[in-house]
This record gives sequence, C-alpha cells and structure tokens, in this order.
Amino acid sequence: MNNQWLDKIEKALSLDELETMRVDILGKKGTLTLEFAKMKDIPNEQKREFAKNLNKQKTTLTNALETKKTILMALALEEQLKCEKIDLTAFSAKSQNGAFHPVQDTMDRVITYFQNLNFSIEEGPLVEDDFHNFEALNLPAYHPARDMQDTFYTKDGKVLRTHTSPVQIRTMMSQKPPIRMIAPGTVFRKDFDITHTPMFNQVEGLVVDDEGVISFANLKHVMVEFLQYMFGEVEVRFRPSFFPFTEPSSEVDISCVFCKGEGCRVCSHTGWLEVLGCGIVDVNVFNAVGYKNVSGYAFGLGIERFAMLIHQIGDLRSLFESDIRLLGQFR
Ligand code: 2U9
Repeated sequence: MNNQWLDKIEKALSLDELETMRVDILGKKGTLTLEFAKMKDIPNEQKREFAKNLNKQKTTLTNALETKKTILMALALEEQLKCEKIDLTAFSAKSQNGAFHPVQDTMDRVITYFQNLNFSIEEGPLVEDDFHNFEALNLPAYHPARDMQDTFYTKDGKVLRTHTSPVQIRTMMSQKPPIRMIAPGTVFRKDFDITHTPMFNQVEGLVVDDEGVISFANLKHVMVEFLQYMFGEVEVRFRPSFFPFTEPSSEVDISCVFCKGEGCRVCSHTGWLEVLGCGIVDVNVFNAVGYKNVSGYAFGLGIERFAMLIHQIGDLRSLFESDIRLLGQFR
C-alpha cells in the first residue's frame, strides 16, 4: 500500500491533486487512519510491532506529501511569474495623503518657534495636586481668583490641571535658574459653549534669570516677534490686565486677521483680537518654589484659538469633531 501511495504522490501534477491524496491517506476516512483503527482488534503482544509499522508508514507518507507540495508550489510560482508582467511605466492609482490636524499643526509651529530660541520643552501630569495647580501660583484657598478657574476635582481631592502652569512650578523646583522653557499640553475647565470646550490645549512659557536681568521690554519683544511669525504682518498691542501669578500683567491683542483692523463681526467691530496673556512673574510665585534674587517673565496662550485664527475656522467645536471633510482642507 505504502509504495503505491509513494508512486502516486511522486506523479501528482497539481496541488489540488496532492491535497486529495492527503485526505485519502490521512483524512478521517483515509486508508492509513482506517489501519490505525484496526489496533483494537490486534492481540496485545502484537500491538507494539503493529503500531511501530503504521507510524513509520505515516512518517514516510507525510514527508513525501510535504516534499511534493514544496516542489509543486515552486513550479506554480514559476508559472505565475512567467505570465505576470509588470508595467513599470504605468501611472499608479491616485494616493490619498494624510494631513496634520490643525490643532497639532499649530502646536508644532509654536513649539518649533520656541525651540529655535533655545527654550526647553517641559511636560507634567494631567492630574495635579492643589499645591502645584493653585497654591504655588499665588492662588491660596479661598482666594477670589480661584473662581476664575472652573475646576474638575477627582474623588481623592486632586484636580485635572486647569492650566499648564504646574509644569513651570515642577521645573523650577527641580532645576536652578536660568530657566527658559515652554509647557505645551492639554488642560481642563468646566466650560462648554461656542468659544469654550472642557478640554483644550495651551502653551505657556517661562523665563527666569538673576535679579534685574529680565524686564518687561524683553517679554514685549519676544511676544511681538512670535505673534508676527504666527500671524504674519499684524499690529500688536499690550493692554494692562490682572493674573494672580504675574505682576504687572498684560493681555495682548493683534490687529484683526479677518478685516485687517477695519472692524468686523469676528473682532466685535474693534479691529483687535485678544490672543495671549503675559507678565512679570509675581514674587510670591518665586517664594513658593524657594527662588531668591531672581527675575522672570511668563506667558500663556490657547492653541485652539490660534488654530481658528490662522485657518479662519469659525466654530471651535469643528476642531473636535474629526470630520474628514473639514480636515481634508488642511493638507
Ligand atoms: C508660572 C508663572 C506665571 C502664565 C500666564 C497667562 C498669563 C494667560 C491664558 C491665555 C489663554 C490661558 O489658554 S488661556 O485661557 N493665559 O493669560 N498665562 S501669564 O503665567 C505663569 C505661569 C506659571 C510659574
């Protein structure tokens, strides 16, 4: 029986034919399988010899099937390659390029700008403790300025960071001045309307050096250069403002990118758009981190707002909807 099969296998012409043989030999009702089933009728003293013989046959046939399969597959591939022609001059099907999300794109541009000014990029946890998010930033418990932040609290008394400022606190507590850093990242506030989402992205910057080295003039220069890099030829103006962590503080406007300062709906007919906040770091913040005899400036901006103004996107929510029809326009 064995030799007959070996002969047949040797002569098989196709993979299909070979597969049929495999089933005829080793399948549920295959000849060899049926031989194995006879074991139960064999007298005990002959069982060992009987099984040894069958296993030997099985190995021989299995090996023969495998060898033949390899040969037939190689032949099939050879045939396929003979009749397949590749036209290297043909045009390829049109490919669809991906694109960066406008928020990511804007974030990258801001980061690259400050990296080129030798600022380091620092990161920190999204879930913060009260000290790093509030206390160290001159926002003690019951300070009315805490109402400015609508905070998400966790069950164990921590907060989802309301700004990236805790990263600056952590950096100052682990490094010595001089410091020149930005903290890009996601922040959370209980705010939800046309111009606010409960999660958004910020970049904050901090520069610290010896006492008397850092001035408002330095801050002003860096902000004007940065805004003209981001928005092109715009006017920049500084308005006095208040933040608990800077003194003096300023809000910064650019001339409206939509109407070039003429006045339109977007700028509420003022000709100006508010784009960031900044100031000289309050001495209470330096005291909280144990810095003495230093001076510094800080600034903060919202990435989604920048992205909307750069790409002229009217509705903040469209930045979070992942609608391919919108995203496809930013390739
Ligand atoms: C430290 C000291 C000072 C960061 C600053 C602003 C002003 C600011 C807002 C802009 C739009 C947040 O995204 S937004 O809503 N930010 O106006 N941020 S000064 O000042 C700091 C930060 C950390 C240690």
